[in-house]
Amino acid sequence: MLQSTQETFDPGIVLLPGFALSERDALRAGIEAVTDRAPVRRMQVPGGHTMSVAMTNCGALGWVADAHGYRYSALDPLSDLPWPAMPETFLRLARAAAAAGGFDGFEPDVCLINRYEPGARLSMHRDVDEHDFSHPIVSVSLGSPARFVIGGLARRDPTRAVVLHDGDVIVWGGPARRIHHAAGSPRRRAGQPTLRWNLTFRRAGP
Ligand code: MD6
Ligand code: FE
Repeated sequence: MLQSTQETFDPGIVLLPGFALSERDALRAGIEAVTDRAPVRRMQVPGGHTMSVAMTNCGALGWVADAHGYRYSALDPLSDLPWPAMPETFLRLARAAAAAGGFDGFEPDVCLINRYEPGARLSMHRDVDEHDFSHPIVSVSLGSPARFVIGGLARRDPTRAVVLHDGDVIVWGGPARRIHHAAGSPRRRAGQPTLRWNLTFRRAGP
């Protein structure tokens, strides 16, 4: 794993451009192995809408949404089986990226896998379903680039947009752990399918 540069936006938000590039093939193989057993699915959210992003998980816990709310579950609601284990490449990358971003000792128990087809996007939200916000989040972008909007702790704080490319990793935590953020639709690249994957590693349990 190579890491040439890093850029700190706000205290607690570090962009590691291309950090995951050298692991791209192994990450794709990991995604394939996980989705063979726990396919991506578009979850329903409270209020009745269906998310445009298709999701699945690996690890001891997985993030799920349904008509009743958002939570972490040890079982995949589609199969009632435990989520697939986190592939070793995923774990190694998440630990290394967290350390590079200034968060030593990160041990994720969740990898939420997001699949963005053309038009899919994730509206402004905060990641607040975890047990302990002292743990950072490591977010890996694969495939088509997409705009990523970074806001503040309050919904109406000013926002800023960055474009996340194939292999880019964002690590955030500390004072930025509960900021608002959103992910835009994947952008077309010449000669390549329009498809973006995002892996977000969290520690959700105690
Ligand atoms: C995405 N990511 O990049 C969606 N959340 O497609 C997130 O929602 C996210 O990238 C928390 C921390 C980092 C993230
Ligand atoms: Fe998020």
